[in-house]
Amino acid sequence: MKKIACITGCSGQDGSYLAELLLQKNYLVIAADRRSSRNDNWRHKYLSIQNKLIYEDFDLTDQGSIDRLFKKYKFNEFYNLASQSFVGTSFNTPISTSDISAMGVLRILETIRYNSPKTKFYQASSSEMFGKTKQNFQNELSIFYPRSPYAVSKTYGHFITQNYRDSFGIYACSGILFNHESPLRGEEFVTRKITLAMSKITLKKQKILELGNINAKRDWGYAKDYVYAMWLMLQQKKPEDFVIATGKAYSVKDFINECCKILKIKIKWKGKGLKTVGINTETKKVIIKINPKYYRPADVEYLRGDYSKAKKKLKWKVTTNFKELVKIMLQSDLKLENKKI
Ligand code: G4F
Repeated sequence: MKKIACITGCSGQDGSYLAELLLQKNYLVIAADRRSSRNDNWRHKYLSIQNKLIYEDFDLTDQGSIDRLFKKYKFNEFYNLASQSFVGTSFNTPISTSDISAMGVLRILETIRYNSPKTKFYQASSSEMFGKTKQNFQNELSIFYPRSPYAVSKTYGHFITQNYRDSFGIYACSGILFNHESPLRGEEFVTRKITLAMSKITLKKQKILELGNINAKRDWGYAKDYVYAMWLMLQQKKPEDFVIATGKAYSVKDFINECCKILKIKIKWKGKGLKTVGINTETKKVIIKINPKYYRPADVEYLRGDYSKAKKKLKWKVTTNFKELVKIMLQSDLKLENKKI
């Protein structure tokens, strides 16, 4: 008998890679998304999995749609990856962000509690919950100081998952995932925005890239590694929460510098704050500029994860380092842009 897994937010970066992994492991995979999020299913097409999934309309704000899904399938595993995942946007849509990313988790847990107590549940928690951290490394015991409606909602989702595990014996885990990127990352996130723009600049299709806070530091890993950790969490004897990270932190500026190195662009940085510019020393042209519209009302300046628990208990490993990640993303975007006329 095939195991049945549901992935909410299956059309996103993580959902797509996780679906690919579970299909390889011979699961029956139910892709549960809002119809509007499916777009043209470009990620599933990229991975050639679009004909191997069962698509179901689903909405985390609609209890009926959750109940309907659980009535139709007997899930062994349920991965809740659906979210309003763009931190910047959550400042403009705080109420719907909370309805989806906080209350949505509770809605699923309530259904599991009453209708499907054997289903194993994975909650996509986020390193954004650490927010204004004072610690050099953040782990499962670090204090949360969320800095956006997104992060506050994720913190609720995290605690309610723990609470349902403690109170009702549900196999429920949270993965506190630090930033994870890939060619399938949405273009609004900073890494993909950079690799796409730098590819276009190289191909002379774009002149300038405008960014916000380029001093922010993140612990960036490869999304494919991270979805494997999600699966591992649901294969343990008892449910626990885990930090998944690489243990290294780089700034947005470091990310740009690495792109330039790979593309053989010599970049020189001038000015401070809003006046910072990145100049191509060969052409003498400004290629990077700061635009305050990309600043956030409150930003997270520094995140770096300590994943020793996952290393020890899940035997999870980082397979792709920062430099390799930047290269994978750049190569994919160069190929993509080259194909376009
Ligand atoms: O790429 P970002 O938008 O990712 P952020 O905010 O760290 O959140 C991502 O990772 C979280 C895991 O920790 C997830 F939970 C979340 O869903 C999402 O996947 O921004 C990274 C940093 C920020 O400090 C931002 O202010 O880059 C800075 N930044 C500078 N210029 C920019 C830009 N971010 C974006 N998106 N666009 C810019 O132009």
